[in-house]
Amino acid sequence: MVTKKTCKKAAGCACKKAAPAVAEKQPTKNAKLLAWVNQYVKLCQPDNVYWCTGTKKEWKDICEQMVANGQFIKLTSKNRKDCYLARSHESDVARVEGRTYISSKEKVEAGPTNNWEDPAQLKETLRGLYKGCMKGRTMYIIPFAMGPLGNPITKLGVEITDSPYVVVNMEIMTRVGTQVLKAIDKGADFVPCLHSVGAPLKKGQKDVAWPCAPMEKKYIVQFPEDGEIWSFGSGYGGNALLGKKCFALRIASTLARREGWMAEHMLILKLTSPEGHVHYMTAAFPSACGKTNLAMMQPRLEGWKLETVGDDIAWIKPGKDGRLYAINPENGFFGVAPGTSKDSNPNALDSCNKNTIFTNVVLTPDGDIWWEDMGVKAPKEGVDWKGNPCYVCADDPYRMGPKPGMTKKEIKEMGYVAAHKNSRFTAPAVNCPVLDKDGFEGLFDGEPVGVPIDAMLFGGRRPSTIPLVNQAKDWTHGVFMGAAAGSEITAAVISDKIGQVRRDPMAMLPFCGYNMGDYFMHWLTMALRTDATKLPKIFFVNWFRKDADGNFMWPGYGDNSRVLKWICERIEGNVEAVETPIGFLPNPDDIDLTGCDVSKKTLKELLTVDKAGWEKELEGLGADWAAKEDFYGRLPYALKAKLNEIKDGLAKMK
Ligand code: GTP
Ligand code: SPV
Ligand code: MN
Repeated sequence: MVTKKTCKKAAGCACKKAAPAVAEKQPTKNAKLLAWVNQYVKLCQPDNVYWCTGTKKEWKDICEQMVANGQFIKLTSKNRKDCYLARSHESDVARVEGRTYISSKEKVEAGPTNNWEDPAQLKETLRGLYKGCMKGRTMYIIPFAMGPLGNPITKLGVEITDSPYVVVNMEIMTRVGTQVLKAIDKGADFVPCLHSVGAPLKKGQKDVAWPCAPMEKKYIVQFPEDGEIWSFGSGYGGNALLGKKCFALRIASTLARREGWMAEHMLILKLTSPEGHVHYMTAAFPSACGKTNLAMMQPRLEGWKLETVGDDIAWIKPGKDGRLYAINPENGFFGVAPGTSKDSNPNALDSCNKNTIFTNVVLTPDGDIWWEDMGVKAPKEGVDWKGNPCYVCADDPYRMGPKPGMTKKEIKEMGYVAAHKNSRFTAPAVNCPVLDKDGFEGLFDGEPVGVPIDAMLFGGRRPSTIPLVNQAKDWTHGVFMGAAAGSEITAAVISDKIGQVRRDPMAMLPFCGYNMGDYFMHWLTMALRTDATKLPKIFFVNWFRKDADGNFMWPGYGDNSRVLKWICERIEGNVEAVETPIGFLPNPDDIDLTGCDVSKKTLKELLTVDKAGWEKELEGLGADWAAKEDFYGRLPYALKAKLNEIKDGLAKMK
């Protein structure tokens, strides 16, 4: 391939010196890959083309180059070896669901929950935007694997990007490198992922710290029939790290449906009881609703041990024995920073001690980072996520405000936070002190099959009605529970509706690559693809119930181990539950409250059926399905029947 200019310096070099056009050495002979790359070199017109190798040295070189370019700040604290801080543009702070499309040939295939446009039209629009979009920049080509190399569930991708921030984040979040390219050379298929921040540089124009395009020019597009991803205009998180939501959920969910497996927005954990019984569980909670927290939680019950397999995405396949097995396709954590503390999630904090990228948190004078609810006193003075000075609050050493001497009340009234609510850390999974190394490598009993799942949890942020834990009566009921899930919208998405409850089936509303009605049917068919007697038991949990004063009624975090213990006892058949129309609820006496100050009265309230609340809930669900025209007629009858069955049951309740 001929590139206009070739820079001989390190990766990420922003050298603008024109070099003679030379044929760059191609590290691959794969015709599909070369044709795909060449097409976009021609269209995007980068100054340089760089093939990523995924080495540690490359990662550091690019990070240091970004420091030199003013796009990264190197943290100097001894607690942050090889850690960097980035500040995004104020408009580019989270996923943009309003600009995210499932562009299947037919609108009905995308369904009513996805933005849709005709693929031919959308491709034309995007080609217009990509034309010359990498001028003045380096095009990086990132070969990556989703899943451990050699595991039969693993899939490969290649991301083209003009963002060095994306490169160094992808090198943490996925397995990047020459090995992947070798596999592609041998004929392995890959998902083509095209990304640009959409901010070409004119000759001599100085770059900004966080280049991106305005909202109306941002596009995050999945073409399920082609298996392609085209992303333009944003550099943040799931919009830009295309292995994550775009590939591992949206595209993978369409592949999974075709091939008979599942791609889910789920954590994977391994729990060992004091008696040594091991159970693997997955849990689907919507964005910023506690997956990372539960995935590496420190149990507050004596003798219980929890280990992390994954914190965000699970690929799940039926095994030869008829059970469901899961792998974590990722290689790192892109975790929500605020709220992560020594108390709430010490293992996440420890994961951030080295080789971590922080985005949109506070910089402290000693070259460290800080965020709200970190459980660490704020520095006297720091630099907030927008790059402005911030100061410790006058009456709360754990808060910061935009001016010296401000009170907590004043800061709250302004709605000011020093770290953005969706500020994040990108940390390598191997940093996690409780990583289940075998599970993370996709191994069970030495075999590359993933880990066998005993329980699947659904959940969300629900201030009322939804009990602390509720077990589904069977698989169909469990699928109904997932389909009925709702949650408050969080800062993980740019939205003017943050805090409002919306339906978020299986925590997949923003991530399902096809019609949600078909997705429910796919879930139901898993009972036919497996040994139905060995299917995971399904539970619905809610850590977020609030009392009349707006305080959380359940302590959450490490205390959630008390609920997981009950779940283990149910799986093992060691404890009776109370059958109700909504599911099996625990006898309050069966939740172990040793060393916990939740009162029996509160626990009882968390575990009773709120009849009026549930009637309203089911009314709302029916109305939502009707408004979505039963997912354009694709809603499985079994779920409608389940809704009616539960309604009837409630009507008969005293
Ligand atoms: P994504 O990465 O966006 O998919 O989110 P996630 O589900 O991994 O979210 P995460 O675990 O990072 O949780 C984010 C927020 O939920 C933080 O503000 C936590 O403080 C809060 N949180 C997590 N677990 C609990 C809990 O048990 N109780 C309460 N009250 N808050 C929790
Ligand atoms: C989520 O929003 O569910 C995330 C963060 O995990 S992002 O990668 O930005 O999608
Ligand atoms: Mn997520």
